[in-house]
Amino acid sequence: KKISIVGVPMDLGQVRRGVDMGPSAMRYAGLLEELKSQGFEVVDYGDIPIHRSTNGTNQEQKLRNLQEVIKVSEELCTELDKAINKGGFPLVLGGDHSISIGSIAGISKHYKRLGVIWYDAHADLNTAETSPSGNIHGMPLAINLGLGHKLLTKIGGYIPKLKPENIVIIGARSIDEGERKLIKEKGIKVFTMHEIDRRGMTAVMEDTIHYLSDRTDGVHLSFDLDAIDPIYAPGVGTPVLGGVTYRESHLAMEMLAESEIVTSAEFVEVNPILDHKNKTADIAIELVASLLGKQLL
Ligand code: DIR
Ligand code: MN
Ligand code: MN
Ligand code: MN
Repeated sequence: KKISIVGVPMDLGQVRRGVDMGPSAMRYAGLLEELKSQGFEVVDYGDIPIHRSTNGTNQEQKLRNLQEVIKVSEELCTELDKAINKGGFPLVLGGDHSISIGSIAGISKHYKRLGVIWYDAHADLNTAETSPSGNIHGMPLAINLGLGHKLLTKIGGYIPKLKPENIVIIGARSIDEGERKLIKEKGIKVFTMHEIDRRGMTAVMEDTIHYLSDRTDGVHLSFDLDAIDPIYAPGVGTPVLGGVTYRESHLAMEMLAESEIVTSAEFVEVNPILDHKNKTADIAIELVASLLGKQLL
């Protein structure tokens, strides 16, 4: 089996520098070596160039660095589309979560009903109107639903990329008011930390896999490392206490591997500058390996 890697050294979707080094941190942690040792053919397409101006556009408005995000999203969309046509499992390395605008734009056109697992402490369902921060990394899931600034929702030339009923959010514990409304209004399936605590990760993943395999023809895993408790994964820009444990996340990835429903993935928000000895990237690599079928025995 072939794995197609695309890096996106993007940090303009939020305000903490250093997450642009996420792809380097994950490569440094031994991603390619790990995948090769598992017997995969690995094609590394390298990194998408980020066009960084000194000030960035829209600093005062609710869509910080809008033009830069649009440019990167279009380029990532095109690159992933090409990579998918050449075959292989697309694995995208972030970068902040705004990269999901381009990644899902490039991936979703290859499916009739793409499903998404949004593994995140946050719901990323803000728009310019509801965002408390103006940071685009808090908006990509809304944009993929076709909600938000037209220049972002139309990336890749089609709207929307996802249907609300094909999304499952896992690990949420920091949800803004506008996001809460949207979740209720659209009936989006969310397993918050409450459900994980109460029913356990096994039940949550069984439900997720059953729900998505019934209604989708492909599933993209969007893994924000801030879903994991900052005790284990401190190298993220917006840590939130009370997260998913290291073991629960491994179990989740192993259950996804067993289910064989995942057709593409991205690991985002790894910020080595805020990390301790690159441990967040180390965890990301272990989770990728489990997702792609690595077993203990
Ligand atoms: C917050 C943070 N909800 C915002 N979002 C983050 O700025 O919209 N998403 N950190 O991963
Ligand atoms: Mn996120
Ligand atoms: Mn997050
Ligand atoms: Mn398929």
